[in-house]
Amino acid sequence: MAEERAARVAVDDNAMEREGDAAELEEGEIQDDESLEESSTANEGGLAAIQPHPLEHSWTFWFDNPSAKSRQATWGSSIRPIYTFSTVEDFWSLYNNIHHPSNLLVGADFYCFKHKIEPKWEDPVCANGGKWTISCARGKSDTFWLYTLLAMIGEQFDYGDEICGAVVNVRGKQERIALWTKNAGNEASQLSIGRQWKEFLDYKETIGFIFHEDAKKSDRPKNRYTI
Ligand code: MGP
Repeated sequence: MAEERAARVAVDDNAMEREGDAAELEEGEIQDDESLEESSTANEGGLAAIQPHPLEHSWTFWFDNPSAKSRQATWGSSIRPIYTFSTVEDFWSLYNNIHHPSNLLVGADFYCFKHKIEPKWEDPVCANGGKWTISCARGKSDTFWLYTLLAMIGEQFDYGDEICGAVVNVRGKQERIALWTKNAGNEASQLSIGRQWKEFLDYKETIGFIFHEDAKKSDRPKNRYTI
């Protein structure tokens, strides 16, 4: 089920299949454009028959604008929820109409978290969690960011329930993406998530996992796990 959903997420926003045809597809198979056209022409109901494809979870995009951030009195007070989506189609309409990391201003932070989880250590779901982080040169994280979003919302992680969300930080010399998880102390699930994330992104560098608890106490927290 998760694989089928992931495959559907990976199709572009025009690739919406009729429910009847979906039943005939093998698991993970994607209907090609030609048969899609034929099936929609043959379908008397036309667009009316196309149903949105629900995601397992609803997700919220959040944004922290660098100028608002520089004026904030307490950390996090300028982070704003932008939009919540819960279908494949909604995700693509949003994704195709928002700036990708390479087009965001230096200092910006863009988040995608499960609905109702705030992207803060203080959120009760995040409180005992931590994060894996990758980094790349300025302007180079767009594909990593898209693949991270697809893996999360398409439920491609074996320990998907452990995931809170992801954030991309746009900085002067580099862009960083962090994947936030719930139970930092659960080593097996964190290692599985980190390994799978690297595989999905084909990311070859070593990555580290930091506990939020450590980040609260120190400006330079040590990695608890590395892979
Ligand atoms: P950070 O997440 O280590 O790096 O946070 P950032 O924001 O990418 O740093 P930059 O230098 O690249 O801009 C840096 C600091 O922000 C932390 O030491 C905290 O003081 C504060 N901070 C970050 N987060 C994620 C939180 C949070 O969730 N809650 C609170 N209260 N402070 C936070």
